[in-house]
Amino acid sequence: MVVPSPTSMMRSKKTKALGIPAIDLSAERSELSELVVKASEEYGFFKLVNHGVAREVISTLEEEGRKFFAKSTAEKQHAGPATPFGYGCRNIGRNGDMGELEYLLLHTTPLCISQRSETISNDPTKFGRAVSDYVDAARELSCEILDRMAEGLWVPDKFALSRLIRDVNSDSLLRINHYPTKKWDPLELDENQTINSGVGFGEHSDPQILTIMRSNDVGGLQICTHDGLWIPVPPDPNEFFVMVGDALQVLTNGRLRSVRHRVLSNTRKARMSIMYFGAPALNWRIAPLPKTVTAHNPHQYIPFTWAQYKQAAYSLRLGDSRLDLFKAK
Ligand code: GA4
Repeated sequence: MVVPSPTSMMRSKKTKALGIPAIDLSAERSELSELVVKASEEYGFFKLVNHGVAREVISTLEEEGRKFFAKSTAEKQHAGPATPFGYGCRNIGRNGDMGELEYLLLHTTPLCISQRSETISNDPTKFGRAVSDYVDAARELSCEILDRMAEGLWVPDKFALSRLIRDVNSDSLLRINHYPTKKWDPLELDENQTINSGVGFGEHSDPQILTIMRSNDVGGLQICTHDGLWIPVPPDPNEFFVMVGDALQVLTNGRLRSVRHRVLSNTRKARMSIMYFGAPALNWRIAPLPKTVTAHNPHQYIPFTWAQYKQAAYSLRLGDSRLDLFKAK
């Protein structure tokens, strides 16, 4: 019998008390479909337990991330600047957003992974393998969740959502964020010049279909409920968190709602998180699935391609509500 440690018991209680749903992926299928839809409607966010991803896949990429961020600033800059891919430090996007973090942002096609690995690691083969193993696992997990969502929404084609991210030309991304401690000074400025705004990553929703997030044991992530209340998410290095993205909100005609979230910087311990952003191919047309359009809920959005949505996202600020540009009149 596995006896939960006092800390893990406290953590799950705390999560429950704050209302963040925890969904057991090993639950019976129809129950799972219902739970996944309910959590995505109510929060656009849930914790996934019993996910079945091998520990080694997670720990290997985490170790690679740790090794990279421990390098000197000059070495890390060989992998940058992130425009948008590669190593980025403080700058987010193209319109002046800043955060107290450094990161690696990668496209997930095998060619992009292997090319980028050359500038990131002294052992590119090992780094590339760690990334692609993680991406494969995160993609499988995303597809499983999307299939359950399609089922829970009574969409006749149960692969209608997962097909988008299984596409060989899928524009899915992998991001490793490192939120250092207060003493951090990557630009080697003297103490007075270092600005710590307290914001690790500002408020936003993810543009993609689905995000699979995992972090070390350092908190900082907060999600915004539909009533506008910000709630902290207790970290859990053993589990994943799932976020509904803007594209899924459109595909479900607004029934599932993307979650606004932010990361506040923790000045005592460094946080490292890994995100897989499941996205369709650039030329994919995104429109509400027929089943989700009803007399009571007519078309909420005008159709657009993923490339058009990305262009809109990059032309705006991080916190802007880009879905508004595509609202049906
Ligand atoms: C948020 C989700 C992903 O991290 C990301 C981010 C992207 C970036 O950092 O380059 C964006 C941001 C994200 C949304 C609006 C635009 C684009 C920064 C920004 C200001 C990689 C993504 O796809 O969109």
